[in-house]
Order: sequence, then C-alpha cells, then structure tokens
Amino acid sequence: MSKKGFIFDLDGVIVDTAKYHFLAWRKLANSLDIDFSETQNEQLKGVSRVRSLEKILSWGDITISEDKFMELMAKKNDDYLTHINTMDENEILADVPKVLEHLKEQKQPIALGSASKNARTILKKVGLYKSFDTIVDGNDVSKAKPDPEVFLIAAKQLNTNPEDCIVFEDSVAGIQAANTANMISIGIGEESILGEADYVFKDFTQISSEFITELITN
Ligand code: B16
Ligand code: MG
Repeated sequence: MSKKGFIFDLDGVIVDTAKYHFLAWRKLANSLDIDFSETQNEQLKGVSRVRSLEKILSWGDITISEDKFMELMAKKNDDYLTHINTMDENEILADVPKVLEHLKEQKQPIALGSASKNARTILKKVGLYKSFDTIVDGNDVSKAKPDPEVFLIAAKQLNTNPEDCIVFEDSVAGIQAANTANMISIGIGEESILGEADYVFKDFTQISSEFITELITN
C-alpha cells in the first residue's frame, strides 16, 4: 500500500475553538467600542492572530501604536487561554479519533498543520498530542495561510511529496493553501463556503472508511 501524508488543520477540524476565539475577540473589540459579530468572526477563521487584530481595528477604523497592538494581542491571548484551560477530550469533534485510528492502522503518516500558536497546548488538553507524527503550527511559519508554507513544511517533515498529501481544512484560506501546495484538499464545513476544495464534507461523521481507503490507495 502506498504511503500518503495526511495533514489536519486544528481549529474547526479537530476541535471547535472558533467559539473561544469569538468570545475573546468580542471582549477585546467591545473594550475598544467596536462591534463584533459572528459573521465577522467567520472572516477570522484560519487567519493569523496579527492579521485578525489588524482586521478588527480596520472594522472599527482605529489606528494604534505598535506597543498598544502588542499589548492587545497579549490580552486577547490571555483571555483565549482561560477558555482553552477548560478543554478536555469531550471537545474533540465527532469521529475525529476514529479517522485518526484508521489512518494509524493503515500506517499512514499524520501531521497537524495549524495557524495557531496555541496548537500544542490545545492538543495536550484534549489528549491528542501523541496522535501526530509531526506538528507544524503558527510558531513554525513566517507566512500565514493562504500561503502554503505550513502544509509544505508538514509534507517535508513527513517525508512525503506535496502531491501525495491530503489536507483537511475548515477555512477558505486553508483550502487555498492546500490547493496552491498541489495537495488534495478536503473541506470540513459548508459546500457554499468551501467550494474551492476537491471534496467537501459537513464533518467527519460523513467520511466513510472506504473513502479514506480510496485516498490511501489512489
Ligand atoms: P492563535 P487553524 C487558526 O487555527 C484559527 O482558525 C484562527 O481563527 C486563529 O486566529 C489562528 O489559528 C491563530 O490562532 O491566536 O491561537 O495563534 O484553524 O489554522 O488551526
Ligand atoms: Mg481551521
């Protein structure tokens, strides 16, 4: 059987941390008198922390000093981490462990490819830290998604050619990154949002073992 490389995004694919990002960003935005809706939160999925704050400030038409910018980023992250600290294995999204197990049984290399600088902390909290052969996160990249850097580093660390990699992603930026890297992109979410992906599934409960086997053998 051929060896592929399976790369998983974190937020929105393995766990739903978007809800915690939302609470932390909303608190920060409101403290600056900026409104922050769930629709706006959608636009921050897969986007780096720096870029997220830039976007929020532009929505509020606010300019701040670099020092203040750093201070707000730290504040948001502190607040976000108070939510992350409450997480346990119950927050792993449905059927994710099943798919990981299946891949492991088939001896397929597995990587994490996330924009988050908190990825390792989150994986430890939910007990999945040891499930990945390699972890590439926001601390390891200089260019954020849609740049393919995070996935290309993951492929390299798995010792797999990019065209033999399969990426699971919930964000438009992440799907674009996978496509640019010449990888097979699998969107987890809505077809109307992730239409650029090679395949889209609502969640992992919709992905059959046969489909995974096909990905491995084709
Ligand atoms: P942090 P992913 C992304 O993670 C999130 O989707 C995005 O909303 C967040 O701003 C980004 O990580 C940075 O996260 O502040 O924890 O470094 O979806 O690429 O796993
Ligand atoms: Mg994501």
